[in-house]
Amino acid sequence: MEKDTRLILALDVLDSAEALRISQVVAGHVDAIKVGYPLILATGLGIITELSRYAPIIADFKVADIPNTNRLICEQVFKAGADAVIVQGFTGHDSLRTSVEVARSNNKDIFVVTEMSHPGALDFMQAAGEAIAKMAADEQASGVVAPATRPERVRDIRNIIGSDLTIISPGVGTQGGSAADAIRAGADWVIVGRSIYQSDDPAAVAAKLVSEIKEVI
Ligand code: FNU
Repeated sequence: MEKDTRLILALDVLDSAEALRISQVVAGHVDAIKVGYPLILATGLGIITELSRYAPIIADFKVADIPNTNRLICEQVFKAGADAVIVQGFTGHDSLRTSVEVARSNNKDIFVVTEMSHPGALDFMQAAGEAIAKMAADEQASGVVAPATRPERVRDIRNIIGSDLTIISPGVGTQGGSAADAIRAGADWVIVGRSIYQSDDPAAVAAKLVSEIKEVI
């Protein structure tokens, strides 16, 4: 995934024609498109192949299973054409290690969720976020997912992982986070969904986010 606009589209729409239309108009403004359960369950895994003509695809399945099941899932997702898979970190080092092995043998990436962006992440996840970030670095994942809603946590997590791993950061716009703040705190990319795909002019919103990001780098 090339670091150019530093914007990733989260495409949580439920219709394949709409997904393709939005991807086409936004493609020039994003470095990747993130798809997850909503779109894949509604349209099928084949949508990954269709969308991959517009941008690299990150499959946000937040995989959270035993090592063997993580392996089976990641193999299927990479086979479908995804460039990266998002996995949970709380399942521990063996599950993560297996996912990273599958990614490496396919020349693909794994991103590990550290602490999520919604308020409920404070209930359980935040306490483990830093240890998960350290594990992601130890297991040589490509990067981590850290919350744009809490830029100070992005900064803490950046200090733990150093410069070898990348940070992709959701929570900008509808969830209240700012793209500029997340990038300033150390995120490599911000992930934006509803603010773009629910807008009347998705390309214009994406372009505005990119210029906001460019101002702080
Ligand atoms: P938007 N997402 C998130 N927070 O929001 N993968 C996390 O901590 C995380 C995620 C995803 O709010 C969320 O599922 F690990 O409409 C959605 O697809 O901009 C996207 O990021 C945010 O979408």
